[in-house]
Amino acid sequence: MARSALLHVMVQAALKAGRSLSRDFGEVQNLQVSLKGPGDYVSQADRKAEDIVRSELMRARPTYDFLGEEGGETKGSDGAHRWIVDPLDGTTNFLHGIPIFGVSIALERNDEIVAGVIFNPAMDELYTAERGGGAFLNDRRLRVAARRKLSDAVIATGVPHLGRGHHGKFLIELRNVMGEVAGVRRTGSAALDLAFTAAGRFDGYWEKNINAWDIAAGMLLVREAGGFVTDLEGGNRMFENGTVLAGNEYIHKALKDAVQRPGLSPDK
Ligand code: LIP
Repeated sequence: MARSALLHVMVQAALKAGRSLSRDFGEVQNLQVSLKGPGDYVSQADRKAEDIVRSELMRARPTYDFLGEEGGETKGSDGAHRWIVDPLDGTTNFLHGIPIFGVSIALERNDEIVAGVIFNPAMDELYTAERGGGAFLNDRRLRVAARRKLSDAVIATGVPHLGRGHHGKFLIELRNVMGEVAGVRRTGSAALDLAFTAAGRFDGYWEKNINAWDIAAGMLLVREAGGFVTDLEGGNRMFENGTVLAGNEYIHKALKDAVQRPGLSPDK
């Protein structure tokens, strides 16, 4: 599998940040039993990972914009390119010693995602994609799952929690979906939900209240694996609306219909 120079830089940044997260994850597991928990420690691990990614990427392309979950946006002089980075997607999992988290790095060119890397150090899984070049898990080419019926499908989602709105609306969506599918999963990492969809492990995925850095790299993975990714209305405004829906051609449509079907209870 040939990687462009830019993808190589992104992979090196993700591996380096992932190794740092791995070391900190060991300590987080030790801190679980303390009353205060590892909260402050995790914030530091998150910032450290973002610093690593930022310095690796900016060293290679100093004029590109940089948008990171921790440090926000830094404008570069380039005008056409932007890095979109979540140094630790799945923070709550990491905090609780659950080994489902990852580094997510995307490159946007003229408002289009052209390269994406997601690395889960706990599973040693490196996902890469370049526009037009396919999606890969380590060295294996990925295809989305071929199942066509929701009744055979395992669907991932994100469950809103304390501090997130639309709990009632989510319950309506979930009720619509859960009655029609083989299973619903919640990993706690949007980046990995999309990566698992690209790998055919999940047949589909939807989530609301999501940020660009959670989904930018994963969106490209799914598309390069032959899948569809839109916002919940079927449009291309995922970053603006903060919603995402993914799957193969058939599951994407059926899932969109199920999620959008009006429910009985009012929104809260
Ligand atoms: C997380 C997302 C996840 C969502 C969580 C959270 P973070 O991102 O990946 O899908 O359900 O609420 O937003 O905060 O771990 O980078």
